[in-house]
Amino acid sequence: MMNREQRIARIGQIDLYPVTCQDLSLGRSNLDVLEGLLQGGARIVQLREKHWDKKDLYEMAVEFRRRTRAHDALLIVNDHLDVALAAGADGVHLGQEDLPLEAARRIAPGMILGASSHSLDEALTAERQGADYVNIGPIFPTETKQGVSRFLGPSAIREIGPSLKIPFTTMGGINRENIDQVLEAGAGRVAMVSGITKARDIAERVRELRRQIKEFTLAK
Ligand code: TZP
Ligand code: MG
Repeated sequence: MMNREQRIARIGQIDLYPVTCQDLSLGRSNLDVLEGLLQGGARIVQLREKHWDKKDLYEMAVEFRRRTRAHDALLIVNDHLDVALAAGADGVHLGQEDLPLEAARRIAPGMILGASSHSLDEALTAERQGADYVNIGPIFPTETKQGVSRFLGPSAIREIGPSLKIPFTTMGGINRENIDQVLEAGAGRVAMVSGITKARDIAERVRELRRQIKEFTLAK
């Protein structure tokens, strides 16, 4: 088991941040997708299923934990701190309507707490309230996150990124075709659902995307 310091150090090192959605996985189960992610070298995985019963989510999280641990990859659970704790995950990702960061920190002092932000103000507030990383998004239009029509554009990364002391991820409609735009804007950590889960060969897609990020960073 890693302590919080070790976990935060690992967050700092990630490049690609794959996030699951079984319904967007070409009929494959999350476990099949996870296998591809880990074979492709993913260093972190987020289990995200917005509409699953907690029991099913917990069982999936336990299996995710077993397999991510075997590959020394971080596991983050979306939304549900109880599931994250019970499964022994490394962290939880909390949205603006989820358990507040201070409350989550009281319950889970050693965990990575990620927070969603849609503006500079939300990002700075999350940082102040104890988030270990924030996500900036949605950057581009996305069909994955329901009920969201507003998107920020890569300029939000230029605006928000330099103001943060903690690491940030970027997300929303990012894929291998447009990833250069977010890298160009200063994103070093790129989170993705459908840009990965809809790939025929998930492992190969992960390798390709990680290569794109690495090549961009090296060219800088
Ligand atoms: N938060 C901001 S955008 C988004 C979430 C959960 C969905 C990202 O999905 P995709 O398929 O990578 O656009
Ligand atoms: Mg949430």
